[in-house]
Amino acid sequence: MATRRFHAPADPALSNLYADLAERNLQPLWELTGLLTPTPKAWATPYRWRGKELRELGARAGDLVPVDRGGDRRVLSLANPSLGGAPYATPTLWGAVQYLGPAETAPAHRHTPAALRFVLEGEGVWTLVNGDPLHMAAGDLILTPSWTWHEHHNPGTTPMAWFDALDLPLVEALGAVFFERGHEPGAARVTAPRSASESRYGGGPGLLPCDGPSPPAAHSPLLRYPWAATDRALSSRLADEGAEAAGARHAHVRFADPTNGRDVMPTMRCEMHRYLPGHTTPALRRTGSSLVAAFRGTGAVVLDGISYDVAPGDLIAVPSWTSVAYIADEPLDLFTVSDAPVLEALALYREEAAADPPETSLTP
Ligand code: 1HN
Repeated sequence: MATRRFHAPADPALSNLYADLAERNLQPLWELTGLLTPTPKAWATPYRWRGKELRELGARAGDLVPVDRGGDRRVLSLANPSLGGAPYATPTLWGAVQYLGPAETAPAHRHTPAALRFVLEGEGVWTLVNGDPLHMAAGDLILTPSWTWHEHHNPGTTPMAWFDALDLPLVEALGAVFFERGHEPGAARVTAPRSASESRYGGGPGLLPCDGPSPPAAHSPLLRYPWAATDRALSSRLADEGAEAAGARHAHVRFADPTNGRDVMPTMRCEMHRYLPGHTTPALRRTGSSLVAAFRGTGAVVLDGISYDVAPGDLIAVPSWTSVAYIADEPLDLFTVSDAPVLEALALYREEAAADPPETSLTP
Protein backbone atom coordinates (compact mmCIF):
# COMPACT_ATOMS: atom_id res chain seq x y z
CA MET A 1 0.00 0.00 0.00
CA ALA A 2 1.31 3.45 -0.90
CA THR A 3 1.99 5.76 2.00
CA ARG A 4 -0.48 8.45 2.95
CA ARG A 5 -0.28 11.68 0.94
CA PHE A 6 -0.70 15.02 2.72
CA HIS A 7 -2.09 18.16 1.11
CA ALA A 8 -1.46 21.90 1.49
CA PRO A 9 -3.97 23.41 -0.97
CA ALA A 10 -2.96 27.00 -0.14
CA ASP A 11 0.74 26.45 -0.80
CA PRO A 12 1.72 24.81 -4.11
CA ALA A 13 5.40 24.44 -3.14
CA LEU A 14 4.46 22.65 0.08
CA SER A 15 1.96 20.52 -1.84
CA ASN A 16 4.78 19.51 -4.19
CA LEU A 17 6.97 18.62 -1.22
CA TYR A 18 4.16 16.45 0.20
CA ALA A 19 3.75 14.71 -3.16
CA ASP A 20 7.51 13.97 -3.31
CA LEU A 21 7.49 12.74 0.29
CA ALA A 22 4.61 10.36 -0.48
CA GLU A 23 6.46 9.15 -3.59
CA ARG A 24 9.40 8.15 -1.37
CA ASN A 25 7.28 6.71 1.45
CA LEU A 26 7.99 9.49 3.91
CA GLN A 27 5.54 11.31 6.16
CA PRO A 28 5.90 14.74 7.80
CA LEU A 29 5.57 14.39 11.58
CA TRP A 30 4.18 17.95 11.79
CA GLU A 31 1.06 16.76 9.95
CA LEU A 32 0.57 13.64 12.10
CA THR A 33 -1.76 13.72 15.06
CA GLY A 34 -2.58 11.23 17.78
CA LEU A 35 0.86 9.64 18.01
CA LEU A 36 1.72 10.82 21.48
CA THR A 37 -1.38 10.81 23.60
CA PRO A 38 -1.43 12.07 27.20
CA THR A 39 -2.63 8.64 28.30
CA PRO A 40 -2.77 5.32 26.39
CA LYS A 41 -5.15 5.48 23.46
CA ALA A 42 -8.12 3.13 23.82
CA TRP A 43 -7.91 1.41 20.45
CA ALA A 44 -9.11 -1.89 21.89
CA THR A 45 -12.33 -1.90 23.87
CA PRO A 46 -13.50 -4.18 26.69
CA TYR A 47 -15.53 -7.22 25.70
CA ARG A 48 -17.28 -10.12 27.48
CA TRP A 49 -17.93 -13.60 26.07
CA ARG A 50 -20.63 -15.60 27.85
CA GLY A 51 -19.63 -18.95 29.38
CA LYS A 52 -23.00 -20.47 28.55
CA GLU A 53 -22.58 -19.66 24.84
CA LEU A 54 -18.93 -20.79 24.79
CA ARG A 55 -19.96 -24.16 26.28
CA GLU A 56 -22.71 -24.68 23.71
CA LEU A 57 -20.64 -23.57 20.70
CA GLY A 58 -17.67 -25.68 21.84
CA ALA A 59 -19.90 -28.74 22.04
CA ARG A 60 -21.30 -28.04 18.55
CA ALA A 61 -17.75 -27.73 17.18
CA GLY A 62 -17.01 -31.03 18.94
CA ASP A 63 -19.80 -32.71 16.98
CA LEU A 64 -18.87 -31.22 13.63
CA VAL A 65 -15.14 -30.62 13.46
CA PRO A 66 -12.33 -33.15 13.90
CA VAL A 67 -9.53 -32.07 16.21
CA ASP A 68 -6.80 -32.24 13.58
CA ARG A 69 -8.19 -29.37 11.48
CA GLY A 70 -5.91 -26.32 11.44
CA GLY A 71 -3.32 -25.99 14.17
CA ASP A 72 -4.08 -29.45 15.64
CA ARG A 73 -6.54 -27.99 18.11
CA ARG A 74 -10.32 -27.53 18.36
CA VAL A 75 -10.18 -23.99 19.62
CA LEU A 76 -12.65 -21.09 19.49
CA SER A 77 -10.59 -17.91 19.67
CA LEU A 78 -11.91 -14.82 21.40
CA ALA A 79 -11.95 -12.22 18.63
CA ASN A 80 -12.38 -8.80 20.19
CA PRO A 81 -14.56 -6.84 17.70
CA SER A 82 -12.41 -3.73 18.24
CA LEU A 83 -9.37 -5.49 16.75
CA GLY A 84 -10.39 -5.39 13.10
CA GLY A 85 -11.20 -9.07 12.63
CA ALA A 86 -7.98 -10.44 14.19
CA PRO A 87 -8.53 -13.59 16.31
CA TYR A 88 -7.16 -11.75 19.36
CA ALA A 89 -8.81 -10.88 22.66
CA THR A 90 -6.48 -7.94 23.34
CA PRO A 91 -3.58 -6.43 21.38
CA THR A 92 -1.12 -8.71 23.25
CA LEU A 93 -3.14 -11.72 24.43
CA TRP A 94 -4.87 -14.62 22.72
CA GLY A 95 -7.78 -16.11 24.64
CA ALA A 96 -9.83 -19.15 23.65
CA VAL A 97 -11.89 -22.08 24.74
CA GLN A 98 -10.62 -25.46 23.70
CA TYR A 99 -12.87 -28.53 23.48
CA LEU A 100 -11.62 -32.13 23.55
CA GLY A 101 -14.09 -35.00 23.25
CA PRO A 102 -13.87 -38.46 24.83
CA ALA A 103 -11.00 -40.57 23.47
CA GLU A 104 -9.64 -37.63 21.48
CA THR A 105 -6.02 -36.47 21.31
CA ALA A 106 -4.66 -33.07 20.29
CA PRO A 107 -1.25 -34.07 18.92
CA ALA A 108 2.18 -32.84 20.04
CA HIS A 109 3.60 -29.60 18.76
CA ARG A 110 5.62 -26.69 20.04
CA HIS A 111 5.73 -22.98 19.36
CA THR A 112 7.50 -19.92 20.67
CA PRO A 113 4.29 -18.25 21.91
CA ALA A 114 3.79 -19.39 25.51
CA ALA A 115 0.45 -20.85 26.57
CA LEU A 116 -1.46 -21.65 29.71
CA ARG A 117 -4.70 -23.42 30.46
CA PHE A 118 -7.11 -22.66 33.26
CA VAL A 119 -9.75 -25.36 33.72
CA LEU A 120 -13.22 -23.91 34.22
CA GLU A 121 -15.06 -27.20 34.71
CA GLY A 122 -14.73 -30.94 34.34
CA GLU A 123 -11.68 -33.13 34.64
CA GLY A 124 -9.85 -36.03 33.09
CA VAL A 125 -7.69 -34.60 30.29
CA TRP A 126 -3.94 -35.10 30.53
CA THR A 127 -1.61 -32.55 29.01
CA LEU A 128 1.92 -33.77 28.36
CA VAL A 129 4.50 -30.96 28.52
CA ASN A 130 7.86 -32.22 27.26
CA GLY A 131 6.46 -35.64 28.12
CA ASP A 132 5.56 -34.70 31.71
CA PRO A 133 1.96 -35.86 32.41
CA LEU A 134 -0.21 -33.12 33.96
CA HIS A 135 -3.75 -33.94 35.01
CA MET A 136 -6.37 -31.28 34.34
CA ALA A 137 -9.31 -30.65 36.66
CA ALA A 138 -11.51 -27.67 37.51
CA GLY A 139 -9.52 -24.75 38.94
CA ASP A 140 -6.10 -26.11 37.89
CA LEU A 141 -3.61 -23.92 36.08
CA ILE A 142 -1.35 -25.73 33.58
CA LEU A 143 1.65 -24.07 31.92
CA THR A 144 3.02 -24.83 28.47
CA PRO A 145 5.99 -22.42 28.31
CA SER A 146 7.53 -21.17 25.09
CA TRP A 147 8.98 -23.91 22.84
CA THR A 148 7.91 -26.82 25.07
CA TRP A 149 6.31 -29.84 23.36
CA HIS A 150 2.71 -30.24 24.38
CA GLU A 151 -0.24 -32.48 23.58
CA HIS A 152 -3.64 -33.12 25.16
CA HIS A 153 -5.28 -36.53 25.73
CA ASN A 154 -8.81 -37.24 26.86
CA PRO A 155 -8.89 -40.91 27.89
CA GLY A 156 -12.27 -40.50 29.61
CA THR A 157 -15.87 -40.80 28.49
CA THR A 158 -16.91 -37.16 28.86
CA PRO A 159 -15.84 -34.12 26.83
CA MET A 160 -13.79 -31.40 28.46
CA ALA A 161 -13.38 -27.70 27.74
CA TRP A 162 -10.92 -25.23 29.20
CA PHE A 163 -9.68 -21.65 28.85
CA ASP A 164 -6.45 -21.12 26.88
CA ALA A 165 -4.35 -17.95 27.02
CA LEU A 166 -1.29 -17.29 24.86
CA ASP A 167 1.04 -14.34 24.28
CA LEU A 168 0.68 -14.99 20.53
CA PRO A 169 -0.24 -11.41 19.42
CA LEU A 170 2.76 -10.04 21.29
CA VAL A 171 5.16 -12.65 19.92
CA GLU A 172 3.75 -12.10 16.45
CA ALA A 173 4.23 -8.31 16.74
CA LEU A 174 7.84 -8.98 17.75
CA GLY A 175 8.38 -11.18 14.68
CA ALA A 176 9.32 -14.18 16.80
CA VAL A 177 6.72 -16.88 16.00
CA PHE A 178 8.14 -20.36 15.31
CA PHE A 179 6.10 -23.57 15.17
CA GLU A 180 7.00 -27.23 14.81
CA ARG A 181 4.89 -30.40 14.63
CA GLY A 182 5.80 -33.31 16.90
CA HIS A 183 5.72 -37.08 16.58
CA GLU A 184 2.91 -38.78 14.72
CA PRO A 185 -0.27 -39.09 16.77
CA GLY A 186 -0.55 -42.64 18.04
CA ALA A 187 3.20 -43.34 17.82
CA ALA A 188 4.14 -45.68 20.66
CA ARG A 189 5.83 -43.82 23.49
CA VAL A 190 6.43 -44.40 27.13
CA THR A 191 5.00 -41.76 29.44
CA ALA A 192 6.09 -41.44 33.05
CA PRO A 193 3.39 -42.58 35.50
CA ARG A 194 3.50 -39.22 37.30
CA SER A 195 4.72 -35.70 36.77
CA ALA A 196 8.40 -35.03 37.55
CA SER A 197 7.63 -31.30 37.62
CA GLU A 198 5.02 -31.83 40.34
CA SER A 199 7.05 -34.30 42.38
CA ARG A 200 10.14 -32.04 42.34
CA TYR A 201 8.52 -28.61 42.75
CA GLY A 202 4.97 -29.22 43.99
CA GLY A 203 5.85 -31.05 47.22
CA GLY A 204 4.74 -28.29 49.54
CA PRO A 205 5.22 -24.63 50.36
CA GLY A 206 8.89 -23.70 50.68
CA LEU A 207 10.21 -27.16 49.83
CA LEU A 208 12.64 -27.47 46.94
CA PRO A 209 14.73 -30.47 45.87
CA CYS A 210 18.38 -30.46 47.01
CA ASP A 211 19.61 -32.57 44.14
CA GLY A 212 18.98 -33.24 40.50
CA PRO A 213 19.02 -30.92 37.51
CA SER A 214 18.82 -27.14 37.91
CA PRO A 215 15.40 -25.69 37.18
CA PRO A 216 14.87 -23.95 33.82
CA ALA A 217 15.74 -20.26 33.96
CA ALA A 218 13.04 -18.83 31.70
CA HIS A 219 9.87 -20.13 33.35
CA SER A 220 8.50 -21.82 36.44
CA PRO A 221 9.63 -25.47 36.73
CA LEU A 222 6.25 -26.22 38.33
CA LEU A 223 3.88 -26.80 35.42
CA ARG A 224 0.64 -27.52 37.27
CA TYR A 225 -0.90 -25.44 40.07
CA PRO A 226 -3.71 -27.59 41.50
CA TRP A 227 -6.94 -25.96 42.61
CA ALA A 228 -6.73 -27.41 46.12
CA ALA A 229 -3.57 -25.36 46.82
CA THR A 230 -4.97 -22.17 45.24
CA ASP A 231 -8.25 -22.51 47.16
CA ARG A 232 -6.35 -23.12 50.42
CA ALA A 233 -4.18 -20.04 49.86
CA LEU A 234 -7.22 -17.82 49.21
CA SER A 235 -9.11 -19.16 52.23
CA SER A 236 -6.14 -18.71 54.51
CA ARG A 237 -5.58 -15.13 53.30
CA LEU A 238 -9.20 -14.34 54.15
CA ALA A 239 -9.06 -16.17 57.48
CA ASP A 240 -5.81 -14.42 58.48
CA GLU A 241 -6.41 -12.72 61.82
CA GLY A 242 -5.17 -9.32 60.70
CA ALA A 243 -7.16 -9.48 57.52
CA GLU A 244 -10.27 -10.58 59.39
CA ALA A 245 -9.92 -7.78 61.91
CA ALA A 246 -9.57 -5.28 59.06
CA GLY A 247 -12.76 -6.70 57.53
CA ALA A 248 -11.00 -8.03 54.43
CA ARG A 249 -13.52 -9.03 51.81
CA HIS A 250 -11.00 -9.75 49.09
CA ALA A 251 -8.00 -12.03 48.71
CA HIS A 252 -5.74 -12.43 45.72
CA VAL A 253 -2.77 -14.65 45.05
CA ARG A 254 -0.23 -14.62 42.26
CA PHE A 255 0.94 -17.87 40.68
CA ALA A 256 4.73 -17.82 41.05
CA ASP A 257 7.86 -19.75 40.13
CA PRO A 258 8.50 -21.59 43.44
CA THR A 259 12.28 -21.25 43.07
CA ASN A 260 12.41 -17.45 42.86
CA GLY A 261 8.92 -15.93 43.27
CA ARG A 262 8.90 -14.56 39.74
CA ASP A 263 5.93 -14.79 37.40
CA VAL A 264 5.22 -18.24 36.00
CA MET A 265 6.39 -17.25 32.52
CA PRO A 266 8.29 -14.18 31.23
CA THR A 267 5.34 -12.73 29.32
CA MET A 268 2.29 -13.57 31.43
CA ARG A 269 1.21 -12.98 35.03
CA CYS A 270 -1.49 -15.22 36.50
CA GLU A 271 -3.55 -14.44 39.59
CA MET A 272 -6.58 -15.82 41.39
CA HIS A 273 -8.96 -13.42 43.12
CA ARG A 274 -11.71 -14.13 45.64
CA TYR A 275 -14.29 -11.45 46.52
CA LEU A 276 -16.79 -11.99 49.31
CA PRO A 277 -20.49 -11.09 48.82
CA GLY A 278 -21.30 -7.42 48.89
CA HIS A 279 -17.70 -6.38 48.28
CA THR A 280 -16.95 -3.61 45.76
CA THR A 281 -13.31 -2.83 44.98
CA PRO A 282 -12.02 0.65 44.18
CA ALA A 283 -11.55 1.29 40.45
CA LEU A 284 -7.98 0.95 39.18
CA ARG A 285 -6.31 1.38 35.79
CA ARG A 286 -3.10 -0.27 34.64
CA THR A 287 -0.92 -0.30 31.56
CA GLY A 288 -1.01 -3.61 29.67
CA SER A 289 -3.98 -5.79 28.97
CA SER A 290 -5.55 -8.74 30.73
CA LEU A 291 -8.16 -11.46 30.45
CA VAL A 292 -10.51 -12.40 33.26
CA ALA A 293 -11.98 -15.91 33.48
CA ALA A 294 -14.95 -16.21 35.86
CA PHE A 295 -14.56 -19.50 37.74
CA ARG A 296 -17.16 -19.62 40.53
CA GLY A 297 -19.85 -17.32 41.88
CA THR A 298 -21.53 -14.29 40.38
CA GLY A 299 -21.02 -10.55 40.46
CA ALA A 300 -19.97 -7.83 38.07
CA VAL A 301 -16.86 -6.33 36.51
CA VAL A 302 -17.14 -2.59 35.96
CA LEU A 303 -14.97 -1.50 33.00
CA ASP A 304 -14.68 2.23 32.31
CA GLY A 305 -17.93 2.69 34.19
CA ILE A 306 -19.89 0.02 32.32
CA SER A 307 -21.02 -2.91 34.43
CA TYR A 308 -20.73 -6.42 32.96
CA ASP A 309 -22.39 -9.03 35.12
CA VAL A 310 -20.40 -12.25 35.31
CA ALA A 311 -21.34 -15.90 35.74
CA PRO A 312 -19.13 -19.01 35.74
CA GLY A 313 -17.32 -19.51 32.44
CA ASP A 314 -17.57 -15.89 31.27
CA LEU A 315 -14.37 -14.50 29.73
CA ILE A 316 -13.61 -10.78 29.67
CA ALA A 317 -11.00 -8.75 27.78
CA VAL A 318 -9.60 -5.75 29.65
CA PRO A 319 -7.49 -3.47 27.42
CA SER A 320 -4.72 -1.19 28.67
CA TRP A 321 -5.66 1.74 30.90
CA THR A 322 -9.27 0.60 31.30
CA SER A 323 -10.60 1.38 34.76
CA VAL A 324 -11.56 -1.89 36.49
CA ALA A 325 -13.65 -2.54 39.59
CA TYR A 326 -15.19 -5.78 40.86
CA ILE A 327 -18.49 -6.35 42.64
CA ALA A 328 -19.36 -9.71 44.25
CA ASP A 329 -22.92 -10.96 44.68
CA GLU A 330 -21.88 -14.42 45.84
CA PRO A 331 -18.34 -15.47 46.76
CA LEU A 332 -16.70 -14.71 43.42
CA ASP A 333 -13.53 -16.47 42.22
CA LEU A 334 -11.82 -14.95 39.17
CA PHE A 335 -8.70 -16.10 37.36
CA THR A 336 -6.73 -13.34 35.59
CA VAL A 337 -3.87 -13.41 33.11
CA SER A 338 -2.04 -10.27 32.00
CA ASP A 339 1.06 -9.11 30.16
CA ALA A 340 2.28 -7.24 33.30
CA PRO A 341 5.73 -8.96 33.39
CA VAL A 342 6.47 -7.49 29.94
CA LEU A 343 5.40 -3.98 30.96
CA GLU A 344 7.48 -4.28 34.15
CA ALA A 345 10.57 -5.58 32.33
CA LEU A 346 10.37 -2.64 29.94
CA ALA A 347 9.77 -0.12 32.74
CA LEU A 348 6.37 0.74 31.23
CA TYR A 349 4.15 -0.52 34.03
CA ARG A 350 1.92 2.10 35.64
CA GLU A 351 -1.21 1.91 37.70
CA GLU A 352 -3.40 4.50 39.33
CA ALA A 353 -6.66 4.78 41.16
CA ALA A 354 -9.40 5.73 38.72
CA ALA A 355 -12.03 8.21 39.76
CA ASP A 356 -15.02 5.92 40.17
CA PRO A 357 -17.17 6.84 37.19
CA PRO A 358 -20.89 6.38 37.68
CA GLU A 359 -22.10 3.07 36.29
CA THR A 360 -23.47 4.12 32.94
CA SER A 361 -25.32 1.04 31.85
CA LEU A 362 -25.85 -2.62 32.42
CA THR A 363 -25.15 -4.58 29.26
CA PRO A 364 -27.52 -7.46 28.40
C1 1HN B 1 -2.17 -24.11 20.89
O1 1HN B 1 -1.06 -24.80 20.63
C2 1HN B 1 -3.05 -24.58 21.83
O2 1HN B 1 -1.69 -26.40 22.45
C3 1HN B 1 -4.20 -23.87 22.11
O3 1HN B 1 -3.64 -26.35 23.23
C4 1HN B 1 -4.49 -22.70 21.47
C5 1HN B 1 -3.87 -21.03 19.84
C6 1HN B 1 -3.03 -20.55 18.90
C7 1HN B 1 -1.88 -21.22 18.60
C8 1HN B 1 -1.57 -22.40 19.23
C9 1HN B 1 -2.77 -25.87 22.54
C10 1HN B 1 -3.60 -22.21 20.51
C11 1HN B 1 -2.43 -22.90 20.20
